[in-house]
Amino acid sequence: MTAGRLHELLRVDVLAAFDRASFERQGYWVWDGILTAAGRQRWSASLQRIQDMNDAIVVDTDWGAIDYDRRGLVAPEAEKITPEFLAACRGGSEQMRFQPPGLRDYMYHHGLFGPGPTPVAEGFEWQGMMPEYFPLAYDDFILDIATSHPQMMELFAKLLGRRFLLDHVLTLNRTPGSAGRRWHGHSYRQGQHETQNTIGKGSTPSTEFFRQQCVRTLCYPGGMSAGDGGGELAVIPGAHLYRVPYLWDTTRTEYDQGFQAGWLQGKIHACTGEPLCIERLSLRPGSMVSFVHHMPHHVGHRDADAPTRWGLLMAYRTPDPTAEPARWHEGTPAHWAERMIMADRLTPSMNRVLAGDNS
Ligand SMILES: O=C(O)CCC(=O)C(=O)O
Ligand SMILES: [Fe+2]
Repeated sequence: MTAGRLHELLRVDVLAAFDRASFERQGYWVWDGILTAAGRQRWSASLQRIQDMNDAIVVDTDWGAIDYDRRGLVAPEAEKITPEFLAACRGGSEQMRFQPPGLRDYMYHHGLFGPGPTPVAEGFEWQGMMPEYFPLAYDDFILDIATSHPQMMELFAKLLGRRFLLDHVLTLNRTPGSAGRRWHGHSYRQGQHETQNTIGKGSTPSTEFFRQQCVRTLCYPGGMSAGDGGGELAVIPGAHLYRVPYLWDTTRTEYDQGFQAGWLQGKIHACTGEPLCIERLSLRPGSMVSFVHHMPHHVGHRDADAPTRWGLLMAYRTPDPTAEPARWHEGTPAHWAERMIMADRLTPSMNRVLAGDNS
């Protein structure tokens, strides 16, 4: 695997410029233009390839032939698996509206394999789950950057410390006309350590940086901004110091106005005392942004005539000292990891980010 590695993936000056104190104070860090020209090219090609594979599986599979009942799943609705409907589920991430509830989780945790009909991958190997949700299993470049590449491991270590686990890595390719995502945050693991409810009314900020944390890093090889077709990410510097997993497990409907009149109203930055305010990011091609993942964030609409906005989400977290001992943690699709071991492909570096918190 390291044979095909692109060693000069990141610009060393941009990697070295990381300022831990600023990241802890603001809750986010922009890696401005961090990809080298070759890095941008490889990253774009892999995102395109994963999207093509995902699209092909969607339309080539006879979704009606799969035995859902035997797996304790509900079948997709008949009108959602017609060729016309499936054709409209291509071209970007979060488009697979044909999936019945539970199918995505089932594939991730167990893998959808025979006996009996399974999804069809022509010319490449079906990995039991869709490429969009676990691109590492389908693309060696993404596998490398997500588990092993020294420059990427250095980047994640700057954010999270020496030991970090892969929480989830998925594509976020925003299609023309994508509605983005309304204001929300995320919890650490399944929320068992959160002390605030999902609204966090009346909570006070604390500068004590919580040890158990998850950090999302988004890489945009083609850049991202409101002026460049939309689908731009907005964050709130300092809002992570409230540690409120805002609406993480409920419906999110708030645009800026509603959010400003609600949760944001009266909230101040714990370090400066200044009112918190929304920061809409604008990133040039080859940039990444990392942010503490319980900081509320928002993704704007993408213009109907804009091209796809390419993106890879890489979420990593610190290990949880209270987690039950386990071979793999919950972000690792165990069926895939076991196959990697059988094929003698699971390296110590991969194991480090995939093994259980207290394995
Ligand atoms: O699509 C994006 O750019 C970011 C999506 C998001 O909300 C997230 O990463 O949690
Ligand atoms: Fe999010």
